[in-house]
Amino acid sequence: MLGLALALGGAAASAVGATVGAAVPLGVAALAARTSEPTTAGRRTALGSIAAAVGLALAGGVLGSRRTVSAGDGTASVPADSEVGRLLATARDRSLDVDGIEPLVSERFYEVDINQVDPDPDRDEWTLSVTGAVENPGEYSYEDVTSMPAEHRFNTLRCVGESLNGMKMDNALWTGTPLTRILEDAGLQGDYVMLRAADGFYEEFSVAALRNGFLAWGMNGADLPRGHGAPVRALIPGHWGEINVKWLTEIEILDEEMEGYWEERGWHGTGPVNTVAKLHAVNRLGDGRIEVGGHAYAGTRGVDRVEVSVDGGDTWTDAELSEPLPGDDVWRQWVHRYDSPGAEHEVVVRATDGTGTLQPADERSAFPNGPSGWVSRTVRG
Ligand SMILES: Nc1nc2c(c(=O)[nH]1)N[C@H]1C(S)=C(S)[C@@H](COP(=O)(O)O)O[C@H]1N2
Ligand SMILES: [Mo]
Repeated sequence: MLGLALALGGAAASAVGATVGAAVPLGVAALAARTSEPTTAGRRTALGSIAAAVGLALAGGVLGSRRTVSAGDGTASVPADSEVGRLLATARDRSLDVDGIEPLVSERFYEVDINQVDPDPDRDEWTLSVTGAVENPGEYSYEDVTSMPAEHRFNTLRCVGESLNGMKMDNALWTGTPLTRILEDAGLQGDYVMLRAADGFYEEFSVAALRNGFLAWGMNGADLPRGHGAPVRALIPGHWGEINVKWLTEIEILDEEMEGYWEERGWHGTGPVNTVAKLHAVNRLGDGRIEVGGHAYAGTRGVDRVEVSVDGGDTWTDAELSEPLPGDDVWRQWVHRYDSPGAEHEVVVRATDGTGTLQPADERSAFPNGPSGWVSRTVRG
């Protein structure tokens, strides 16, 4: 599949080139290269910038086969009176009624992978080892992990390599166990951790973040799908997607810092996510009003407010927000309806996180710290 990989790298590089101008670091193309985003017509037309639209159009055509439908697959067989059934019903009830945006539990959850073909570890032979700077190295089978006390957590993921208004941000209800017990058993003697996976991926970050981590083996009431890291993946609340290591095989505690896979390629994607409000729906309501909507996410800081301007940023109005879902790391939806001014106008959207900090306005492309800026979009009256 070398030809495909090169073609995708080229498409991604030209999309990024259109955004940042001249030199495109190799890592930019690489992180964008092996990804799949939903490419339905409705979502594609909702993009906020020409550069992003070009990138998605180029990548989308080739990557169609990598599209996932994990949430839809998983939810059908969940009993309504189970805890998962009740939580999924809560997410459905709290989802705003807006055409063209994902419900609070994504129907198509994005995927980003370093390889063309996902690993497919045999669940019965799979083990998770805890190694390195620990008092007691350990090894856990699938049975060991899944017999620990289970919890269901809503958790949103976002890729550091996506465009500002991109589609690589999604939410699911994950089933798994907190890492606390495994870490207590190990007796940590270092401040950093390297998570390693069956596909050769590895990411390093702080033990402080790992302590809030979760080992997930279920997604939306079904077994964790292969594309999302079966049999077991890590979820690290509030941090960029890349340290949420899939097909996890090893937790290695380190006493000094090392670089992970993407950091060796120039990215800084192990830290907390940037705050973002995205704009994915523009609907004409038939009564002369226009409806705009999307999602906002700020990791564990939470989203307190989304404001919309329909005059290019001169005046701002509070958007309606979806009621929060339980959980510490979950996105919200927003919607705003207004009378069409009858002429072309610029819609701008910005979020305020749970600490009261406004999403920064300065525009930066994804490499190396994740995209920044306010999403704006020209709407015909
Ligand atoms: N083993 C492994 N884990 C991985 C990756 C990978 O390529 N291999 N990609 C990372 C990146 S860059 C992101 S954004 C998230 C995406 O998770 P998802 O594919 O389930 O959406 O997984 C992370 N975990
Ligand atoms: Mo990512």
